[in-house]
Amino acid sequence: MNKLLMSAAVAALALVAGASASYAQNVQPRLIRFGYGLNEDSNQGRAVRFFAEEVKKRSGDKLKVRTFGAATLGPDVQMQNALIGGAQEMMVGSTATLVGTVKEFAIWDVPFLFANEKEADAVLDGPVGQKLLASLQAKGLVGLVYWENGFRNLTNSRHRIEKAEDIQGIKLRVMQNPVFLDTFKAVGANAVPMAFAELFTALETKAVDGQENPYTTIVSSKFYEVQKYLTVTNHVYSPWVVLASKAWWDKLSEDERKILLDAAVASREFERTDTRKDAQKALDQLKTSGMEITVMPESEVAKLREKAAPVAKTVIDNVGQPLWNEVQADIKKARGTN
Ligand code: TK8
Repeated sequence: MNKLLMSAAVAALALVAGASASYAQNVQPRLIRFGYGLNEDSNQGRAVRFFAEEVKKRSGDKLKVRTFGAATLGPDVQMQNALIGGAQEMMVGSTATLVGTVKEFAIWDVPFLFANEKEADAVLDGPVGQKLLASLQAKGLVGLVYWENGFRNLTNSRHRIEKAEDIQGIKLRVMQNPVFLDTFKAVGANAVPMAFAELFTALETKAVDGQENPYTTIVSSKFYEVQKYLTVTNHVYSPWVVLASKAWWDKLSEDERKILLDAAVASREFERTDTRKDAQKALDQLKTSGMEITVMPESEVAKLREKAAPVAKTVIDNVGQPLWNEVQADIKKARGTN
């Protein structure tokens, strides 16, 4: 090696050493309490553990994510408040439960908004989706990424639901969210808002007749044990959102924030792939679980759409026409029809 090359190599080494020294300085040992609502053995649990592992690797074991499943730190809304108050660092939950904090999130709950997962990904990861995440900061939350909960389907213990009118009078648990409440009232159900953590017991004791969630959750929460009828409606796509406490986030170094953000983006890719695979598997499992599965015919789904149409109008009144137009423009773009 000639002298010039040699000194270049030494300089490069010094740079690397310098970089890693300063890197080390900006990452402190920290404990991150990360809560979620579903069971540990669920698509949500797997993705939370993936995130924890990524953070561990990327921080050289300094940032430790301790995970708490099955709502052991409380239901979604309670965890959001703990994040806002700085008593908990991170969580993942439904965007639907955020509507009381940032009303614009109601937009994702409009029935039949997205036709498929590809559209949902494009819009959520695109300008409007990111704008909504950014708007959480003013309320004390940092929105990192969206994960997939998925398209929701109906289950109940009363009778087979095949036609839109069969929903009439079913006592149906809905998320604590005005759009879900309005939607299911509009289609004739007796809609009861309730935290997810209370749902299994409510179904088991028949305090409610039914609920709606993706196949993955119907399996991981063992709803098939207490529900006889599953109706495939795909009436709305539900996103989950990974959140951090802003009070805590503001104390982190740039390096620490980058590690968490990069790990969150990696977890998003992992979670969506895993959830889509899991949904297929879950449906196969449900077929052998003793549940009776009915695919609601297109003509009946069209009736649901029609009955629920006024809900979109209410959401537009609440979030404003411009935001609605932005979402519609992004959906068109995703459909390749603009
Ligand atoms: C989990 C919930 C769940 C949601 C619900 O905490 O409440 O029905 O679908 O995923 O956020």
